[in-house]
Amino acid sequence: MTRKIIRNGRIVTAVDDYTADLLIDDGCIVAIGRALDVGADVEVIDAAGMLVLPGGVDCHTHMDNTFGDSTTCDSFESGTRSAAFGGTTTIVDFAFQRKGVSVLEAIERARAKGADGACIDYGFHVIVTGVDDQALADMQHAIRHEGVSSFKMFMAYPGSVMVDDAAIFQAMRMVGQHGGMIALHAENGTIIELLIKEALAQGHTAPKYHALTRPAIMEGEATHRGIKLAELADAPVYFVHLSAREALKHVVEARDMGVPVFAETCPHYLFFDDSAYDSEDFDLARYVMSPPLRSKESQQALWTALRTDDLQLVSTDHCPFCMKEGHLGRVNQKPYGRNDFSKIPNGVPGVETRMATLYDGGVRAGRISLNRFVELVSTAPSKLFGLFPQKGTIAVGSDADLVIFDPDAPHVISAKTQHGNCDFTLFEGRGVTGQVKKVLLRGELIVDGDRWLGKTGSGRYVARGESGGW
Ligand code: DUC
Ligand code: ZN
Ligand code: ZN
Repeated sequence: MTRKIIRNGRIVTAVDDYTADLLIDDGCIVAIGRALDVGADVEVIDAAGMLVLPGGVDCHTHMDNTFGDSTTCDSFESGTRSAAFGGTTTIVDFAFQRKGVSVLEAIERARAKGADGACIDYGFHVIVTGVDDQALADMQHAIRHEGVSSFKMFMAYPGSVMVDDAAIFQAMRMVGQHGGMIALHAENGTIIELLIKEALAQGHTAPKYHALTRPAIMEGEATHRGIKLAELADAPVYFVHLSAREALKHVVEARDMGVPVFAETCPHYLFFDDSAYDSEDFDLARYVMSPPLRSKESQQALWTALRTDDLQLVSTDHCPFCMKEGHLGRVNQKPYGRNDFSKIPNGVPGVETRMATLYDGGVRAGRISLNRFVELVSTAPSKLFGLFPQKGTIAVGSDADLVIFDPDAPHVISAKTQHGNCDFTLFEGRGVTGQVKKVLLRGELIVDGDRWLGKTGSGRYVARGESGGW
């Protein structure tokens, strides 16, 4: 690989902001300085007027993941290409320990998908749906030998993936002793199940009832319970897709007491609210994700918490299902629940829009600083999930995963110009300022304006270090 130099960019990390040159050799950053003298045989990229950011790290995506009868419409290939165009160079996706599949087999299967399709670097959490001695031993092995140090467990979806409190506690106790962390989907599953049954019995089948049967207070209840289980287990805990101030208040309280509690939120909770569910129209299926969109007061509280570090990062929960059945041959997508909202696959796309929307709506709108933006989308997920300093910063020795970002470029978001398989984006028609112009993955230019230069399968599996120790 030829050496590359990025000249005169404004280098921004979670803590720095200065103009300099960056020399890249063999996939890594090897020198940073003003007017670097590097001799011949160096490819020059001019970044004058641009921000140079560490590649985005999205620690919550679902590429080619199956939930019930539905599979997300992005393959590893389409989803990671789409991520790259959005400025993300590493994802942490999910391996799934289903019935009859052990934790270690789940990792092996997920890694095979990644090896075939990934266009950017990737790691995995494991979704754990059953805890016994074998699963506990596998989890310990996964942390120490497979580079998998985080495990998602569901407090929702009884009869499917939900586990009980004892299983969560056992898993927390074990992984906490070995450098791992449990990530919780915190909603009270049995109460939600009851509310769904009652709504359907009353003939309420439209998508809006998805939101009405998943009350914020039940996210709050489960979050509180999850924290207490973690305290008893003496282990760190991470809350995925935190959406409601009723949940946030328990995270804030625990963190103030020094309990190692961490949480993410997602762009859809920051930019949309429950006023979206204002009709019986099936088109509202596009807003079906779990947890659902919350009140404006919750949204305001999430923005404040991002600034004050009560929330540590923004991931996408990219879990795309098409609005049109049969789009690109995908079946059992959103229309699968046309006559029963509880069958609408839960999830929305977002991996390509995270950086631009958060830059525009966060930094430009004056809600967060530029350094904090970098921390939220790259540095914090890297630190929390064992990828730092290989990923998540711009420093000598780090991977040359870099985004050249034009802070002043206006553009309009549309599914038509995106690069994944989903036929919609919640941000359709939204004008934003700030655009990804070039993306380098380990020193290779993979995105250059509208051009895709990356290669399918060239993304590497990243064995992660410990999670939750930050
Ligand atoms: N939780 C997720 O994190 N993603 C999709 C569905 C869900 O319930
Ligand atoms: Zn979830
Ligand atoms: Zn998810």
